[in-house]
Amino acid sequence: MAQGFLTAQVRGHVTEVTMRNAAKHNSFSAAMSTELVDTLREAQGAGSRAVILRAEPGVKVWSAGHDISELPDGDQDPLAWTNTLAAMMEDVAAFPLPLIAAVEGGVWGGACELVMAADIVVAHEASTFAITPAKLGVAYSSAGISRFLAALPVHIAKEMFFTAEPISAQRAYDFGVVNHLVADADELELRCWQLADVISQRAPLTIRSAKAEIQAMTLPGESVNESAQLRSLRDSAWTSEDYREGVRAFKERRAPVFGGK
Ligand code: YXS
Repeated sequence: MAQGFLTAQVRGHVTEVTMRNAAKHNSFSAAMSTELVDTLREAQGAGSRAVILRAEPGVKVWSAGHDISELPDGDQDPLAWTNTLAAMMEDVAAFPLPLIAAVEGGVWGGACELVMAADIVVAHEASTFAITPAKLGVAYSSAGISRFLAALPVHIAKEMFFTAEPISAQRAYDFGVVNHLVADADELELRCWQLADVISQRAPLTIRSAKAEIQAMTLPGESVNESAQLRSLRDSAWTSEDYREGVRAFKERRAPVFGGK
């Protein structure tokens, strides 16, 4: 059921989805995550052949990632917790149609994974991209990390994970994460629609098959996600004092102090 975090506009065989929760920097609550998945399914059901995902023009933040107020308390068993953004990412990654991310503004945390999982990225040259779990003490899922590695060179992925510092759109373009850099919001929209219109005139079944093949060849299967050793490392972060400190520090608008336990 739509809650109004997103709107969808259909033109021809293209659906343009706009994130409209700028007051919360389009951070992904459970409700907004569900709405995005539902909207993508509706686009497919309506016969669209490509989807554009964007924020409202002129925003400073494209998306601030996972809604931090919905992260679990640190004393909660992480196995009992359903990460709604991670669940959304599984559906986005399995989405069969070409997904074009139209990026303007800062892209943070889980939203950065969303951009990496898109098929084509067009970005305003002032956009930035940051992978932020090390600022919060969060352990990132294996499936999520594999999506970063499918898009980024490994040393860049490590630098981004370890520093949590944003990189510029130009750097992201240089690494091949961004397909096209644009100078303003009008050009962003125009370039995305041009791409989507061309794609929607090509053979849909060919594109669907190519996308599935590329996903299968660039993303690892279940075995990595199920590794007991990796799961134990993730659990030790989720149950740490550092994780509680990271979330507390965000809420108190201060820098976290991490002790490594
Ligand atoms: O105080 P109000 O009610 O107006 O709300 C503020 C912020 O609290 C809220 N907001 C968020 N709420 C929940 N989750 C968020 N991720 C989030 N980000 C922001 O939006 C209102 C405006 O934010 P404010 O005042 O901080 O804006 P600003 O312009 O001074 O700063 C913009 C940002 C993006 C630099 C700043 O909001 C920020 O650092 N946000 C968090 C970015 C981040 O670390 N995202 C990662 C989220 S966690 C996640 O995605 C994964 C779990 S992980 O980190 O592992 O990848």
